Amino acid sequence: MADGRKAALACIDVQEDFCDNPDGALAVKGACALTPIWNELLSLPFAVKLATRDYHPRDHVSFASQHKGKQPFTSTLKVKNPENEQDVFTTTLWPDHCVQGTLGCEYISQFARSKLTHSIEKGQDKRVEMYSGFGPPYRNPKFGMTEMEDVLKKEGITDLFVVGLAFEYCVKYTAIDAVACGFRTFVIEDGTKAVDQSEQNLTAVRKELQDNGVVLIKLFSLELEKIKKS
Ligand code: VGL
Ligand code: ZN
Repeated sequence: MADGRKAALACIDVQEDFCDNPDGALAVKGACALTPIWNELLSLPFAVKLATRDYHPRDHVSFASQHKGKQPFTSTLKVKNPENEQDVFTTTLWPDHCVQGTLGCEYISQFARSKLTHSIEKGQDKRVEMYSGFGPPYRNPKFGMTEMEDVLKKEGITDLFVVGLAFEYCVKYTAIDAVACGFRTFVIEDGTKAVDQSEQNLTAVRKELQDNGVVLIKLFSLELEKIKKS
């Protein structure tokens, strides 16, 4: 960009299991219909175009099927930092999803993955949940971080635009981590869908993002016009 800033696009978990046409294992309503939006964004001159993939082993801790008496979507579980049992993250349990080697783990078929410059896999460690593309939610100490921060910093990225699935999980945690890494961070709201699409949830998630320094924008925004002109 003219002002010396360098922008990246991050497409979070645009995978068949989150797709609602046909229904994936953890289908997010309206997710598949966003594919043209992601593809249009991928055609803009972002310096880095990356995607993340949820990439679980069959026996991942976030699967309700791994815990006797637990139900997907409603049960929660306290998951410890493997390096510090005081550092605990309470997480929702899910149906089995995005298992390595299955179709559900692949990018949504119409997604323009050939335009990606980088692809980052996450959630491989069966012991921990990992919503953010940067790494698991532990900070005391950090544990199991991905290459995402290094990739963006090596390319001199200053601004990160985030879209994908799901709004209140992987998109939210990625965007909040991006601010902590020092990136000016935008979530393009028309490029994401939530698991819980109630107005109450959306309002709470928007507030949490804003309280953490994330800027919410629309597809038609000054920030994206600047990218188009760069
Ligand atoms: C996600 C639930 C479980 C996400 C991943 O991509 O938002 N949600 N695993
Ligand atoms: Zn997952």
